[in-house]
Amino acid sequence: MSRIIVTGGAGFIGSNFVHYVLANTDHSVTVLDALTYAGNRASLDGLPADRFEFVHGDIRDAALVDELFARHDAVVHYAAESHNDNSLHDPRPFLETNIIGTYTLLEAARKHDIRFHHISTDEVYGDLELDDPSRFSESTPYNPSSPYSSTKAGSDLLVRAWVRSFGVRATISNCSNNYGPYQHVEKFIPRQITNVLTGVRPKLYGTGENVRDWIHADDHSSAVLTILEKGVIGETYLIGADGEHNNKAVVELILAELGQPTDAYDLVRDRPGHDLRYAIDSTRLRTELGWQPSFGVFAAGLAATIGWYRDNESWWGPQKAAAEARYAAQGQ
Ligand code: NAD
Ligand code: TDX
Repeated sequence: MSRIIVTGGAGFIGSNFVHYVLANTDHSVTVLDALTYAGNRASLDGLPADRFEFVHGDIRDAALVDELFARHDAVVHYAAESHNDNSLHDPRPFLETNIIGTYTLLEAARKHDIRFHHISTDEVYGDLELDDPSRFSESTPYNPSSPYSSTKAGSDLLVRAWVRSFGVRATISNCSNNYGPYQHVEKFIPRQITNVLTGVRPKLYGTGENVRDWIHADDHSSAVLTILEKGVIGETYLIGADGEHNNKAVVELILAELGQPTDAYDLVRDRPGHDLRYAIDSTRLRTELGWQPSFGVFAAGLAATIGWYRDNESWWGPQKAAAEARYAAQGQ
């Protein structure tokens, strides 16, 4: 049994990981989260008090991080500024949290010699052409496009340097686009579900042909746990579940599931620098560590996610107006 710190555990993927670990292992979990606009304490309601602690704080607070690392065995580092669109309007918080925050954690991991797993994204590899049959692998060169993905790439490189120079016991995973419960309404799938639920037409950037490789957050969690337990120190693992769909197809599935005509969406101003396609080859994780995704058909996982948003308006309702006001100001 281990004592694990989860940074960013009040965010989308971090909170799903906390629920997953507490339900499927006997580890205990301490969440360290600053509760930015993207963090929601309610995503962690109902967890067992004897195995779960919440610490409200910033990963850049070196004294707080030091105190926590002194009494834990491992850290899984999810905390980040995570939204590409926001990074195009105000990059500074991305540099602060994704670079300085990761640096602060690495220094504490070095001092206390605790196991470190760094959560990253497939966006560090840039994008692929729509008609290119290739997929990203661990040997694909880094080529990030946005302020968000460049700060994630920078944080990955810091982790690699702290492994090599200081012997920090770290692994890295780069995952594709996640979907599931507790995702902020600014993100594509929750935005379109909650638009339809509130009588607003979904908004597709550009032509809607950009492709994302979707994975359920629970499959991401099982992969991270597998790497934490069996991964080789210093190595990187790509996480993906072969879930490529273009954005238009995803919106059509959402509209159909909610009983609307499948063409009842609007095309809006494209995202500057919009990556065309992401696709992950997760062969290494599957063959070397024996991981498999559990969620099969994307449409079924998506339908369950739509059901969660339908049943949990009290969770997302308070965020919706502010998120849409930000988009309206950008013509999106
Ligand atoms: P999110 O925006 O939903 O959550 C981020 C969390 O981090 C929030 O709870 C926020 O309060 C917290 N946080 C932000 N700055 C902090 C700081 N300085 N100190 C402490 N806490 C802070 O993000 P997400 O979508 O859950 O992504 C989590 C991680 O997974 C990120 O590292 C992201 O790069 C990575 N990732 C996300 C996806 C995806 O599809 N969403 C895919 C691959 C990788
Ligand atoms: O209203 C929208 N309309 C639209 O067409 C929004 C919000 C998005 N989009 C498009 C842009 C992308 O092609 O949908 C796709 C997905 O957009 P996002 O949800 O913003 O995700 P993306 O930019 O792909 O990045 C996500 O996956 C990788 C996460 O936000 C990152 O944190 C992760 O690293």
